[in-house]
Amino acid sequence: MTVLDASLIQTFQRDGFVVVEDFFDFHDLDLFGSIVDRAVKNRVGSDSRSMAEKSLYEQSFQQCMNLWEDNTDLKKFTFGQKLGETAGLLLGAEALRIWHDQALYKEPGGRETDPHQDWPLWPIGPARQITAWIPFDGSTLKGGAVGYSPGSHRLGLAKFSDITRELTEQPYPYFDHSEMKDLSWVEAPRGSVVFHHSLTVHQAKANTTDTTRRVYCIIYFEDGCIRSRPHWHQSLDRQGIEDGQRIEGPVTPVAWPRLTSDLPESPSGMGTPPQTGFRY
Ligand SMILES: O=C(O)CCC(=O)C(=O)O
Repeated sequence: MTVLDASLIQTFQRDGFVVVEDFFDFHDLDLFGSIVDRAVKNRVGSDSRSMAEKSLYEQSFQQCMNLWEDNTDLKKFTFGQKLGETAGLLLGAEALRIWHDQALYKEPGGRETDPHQDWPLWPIGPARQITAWIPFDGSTLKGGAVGYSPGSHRLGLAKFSDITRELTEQPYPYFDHSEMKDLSWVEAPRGSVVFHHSLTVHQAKANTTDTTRRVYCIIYFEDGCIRSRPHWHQSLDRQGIEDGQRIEGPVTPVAWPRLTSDLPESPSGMGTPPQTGFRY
């Protein structure tokens, strides 16, 4: 379905991130963005705390996870087959499930997102995950652009960075990677999607503009991954997946491949996803 230039796959394999330009036409992007705006407003619109009253983690962004579950009109975007197929081709996977989606809305005055790798925050193995980072207005250095350390996904684990400041467990030994390259900052054009691997070190700049940086992410994992550690995670504990068990079920349905007309049912009887800002 997607014609993905082989050079983009090579770039992703080499750098651990890649910008795919002209992915969305602006009409679709506007519709997609307006659905996510509404979903974020429903979740956190009544939060009247000032920036200073929020935790350091929350000062980086308003984070709303699993919006696909309670916003039926979002499903056709979250489970869009062009996105899923592109992610699958970049990762080299034959089938992907959704780990979770999330809006990351960095408000004016929002602080930087601290440098980190995603995978150590997630009790899933092996490290076969890819994030589609979708900026509805593009991204700018002043407005919260992301920077990635090229090739860091091939170095293994960098010093563990718990940006949530909530995990008591320090799951992995520290490795200092003196060979790690400086971050390469990406100003993503409107309509593009930036994909990154779960081991790529990345961070985002503060938002010094007067408009919110509106970003929606879809995190996919290769079908067949298992729960690798006991620490609580909504994608696992809501559906009773234990250590060593394969991750499958209605909270983490197959995202690709599936028929365009076949959108997953929202999970029922599994509790609601965290409403905001809890464990990446
Ligand atoms: O958008 C941000 O501020 C951070 C993004 C990020 O850490 C991610 O998508 O994994």
